[in-house]
This record gives sequence, structure tokens and C-alpha cells, in this order.
Amino acid sequence: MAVEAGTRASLHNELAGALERGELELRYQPLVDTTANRIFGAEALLRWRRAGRGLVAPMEFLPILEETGLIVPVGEWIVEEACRRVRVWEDAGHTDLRIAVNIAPRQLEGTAFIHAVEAALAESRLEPGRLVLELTESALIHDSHATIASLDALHALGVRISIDDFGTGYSNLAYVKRLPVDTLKLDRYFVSKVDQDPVDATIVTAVQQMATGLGLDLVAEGVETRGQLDALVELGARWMQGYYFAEPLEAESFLARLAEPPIPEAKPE
Ligand code: G
Ligand code: MN
Repeated sequence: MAVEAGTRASLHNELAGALERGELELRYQPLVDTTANRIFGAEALLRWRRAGRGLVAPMEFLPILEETGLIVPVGEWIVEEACRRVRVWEDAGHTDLRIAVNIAPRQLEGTAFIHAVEAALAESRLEPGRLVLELTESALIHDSHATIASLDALHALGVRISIDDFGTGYSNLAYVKRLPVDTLKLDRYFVSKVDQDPVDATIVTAVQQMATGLGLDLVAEGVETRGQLDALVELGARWMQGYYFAEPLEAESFLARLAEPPIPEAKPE
């Protein structure tokens, strides 16, 4: 216990300086339009290259960032960096990519984040609808008036709002009604056996119908196999993400990958 607390404290100390030392990086995982067989955007994912120790798993440091509030400055940097990157891709001729970034509830507590988002969009000259902010359902259980006001303000800027890990948090459908949501990201939990378990297939069908009826995009997360892809398409899903298409990539690799159709060739029998 003491050892663990010590490790945590030292991780915290190191994390506090990681941003200034340039140890934080973003990876970009393709978002795939399976109908057009085309990459329509990326989810930016944070990585920490800890001095002398290589990449630290996000699960080890993300909770510390969130608990200590370090996520506030880091979260601003993530939006700035992601927008700068999309500007680079845009200048390379890819003019309609969306960029999704993950947001923690603490970032929505004041108005600082809203100003940071506005500044990042202006600096990189991006149309606000290109930026997607992803929030998890569980993050939304603290849905104070302040959180809702921030989301409304961001949405009013033209930024898109996406509910991450949809279906496994508290599955409170009131969020879908109350918040300015544009996209649902179906949790990989429902995707992993969608081609084998009729219960999962039924749930995916229902969520897909709800999304379509409400005019929301549904992105299926965690697609790892051809069987899952085929089953999802059969059930009406179009937008997807997962290792079957690509893992989170370095920025240069992502740009190179844009030249290739993201759906792997089906192997002949
Ligand atoms: O909660 P969120 O959906 O933002 O999580 C993104 C995380 O999921 C990233 O760390 C990413 O590496 C991981 N991930 C991306 N694609 C897949 C996949 O196909 N399978 C699994 N198990 N994890 C994935
Ligand atoms: Mn996400």
C-alpha cells in the first residue's frame, strides 16, 4: 500500500512536468466510413513517453491526471495539438477530416476550456464542426448545471459532442435528450460478440435504430474482426473504429494511411 502510494506520488510529480518536457504525445486512430471504405477522421489518444522508461499505459496515468486536475492544462494542450495536426493534414489536401478528443468532466467546470477550444480552432483555422468532444456516460453522472451549460456553449460554437462507451455507463437515456449530442459511440462490449450472440445483435439493432431516429451518428468501437464488421454492416451500422482497421497511429503514419482504403481485403477461402 505504502509502495503503491509512493509510486503514485512520484508518477504525479513526474506527470506535472511532462507537458513542459514535451513527453506527451498524441496517437491517431482512424475513424472509418465502411460504406465508402474511407477514413473520415481520427480519435486522438494521449500517450506519455516517460523519461527513461518508454511509453506508459494510459490506464496508469490517465486516472492520476483526472484526480489531480492536471487534466485541465493537459486537456487544453490535447485540443490545441489535435487541431494543429488536422491543419497539417488539411494543408496536405485532406479537407474534411474530423478529429475526436476525449474530455474529462473536470474540464467542463468553468469557462476556461471553452475559450481554449475557441482559440485552438481559430489558431488552426478549422471549421468548428471538425472537432468532436467525446465524453463517457459515466463522466456525465456528475451532470451539474455547469457541465450542461459548458456543453451547450461548446455546441453553440459548432463543435460536435459525442457520448463515448455508450451503453455500458449508466445508460441514462435522459442524457441523449438533455444534452446537445451529435454522436453515440457504441461500447466495444456490444461489438465483441455481435457476430455470435443474438442478444448483442439485438442491442446493436436497437441502438442503431434509436440513433437513426434521433438523427445521431453511431460509431461502433473496438471492431477487431471481419466477422464483427460484416455483422455490424448487416445490422445497419456504417461508422466504425477498431484494430481491424488500424491501431492508434503516429501522426505521420496516419497521414500515410489516408491514401489506402481502410477495410482490409477479405482473404479468399
Ligand atoms: O474509451 P475510449 O473509447 O476513448 O478508448 C479508446 C481506447 O481503446 C484506446 O486506448 C485504444 O487504444 C483502445 N482501442 C482502440 N481500438 C480497439 C480495439 O479494436 N479493441 C480494443 N480492445 N481496444 C481498442
Ligand atoms: Mn474515446
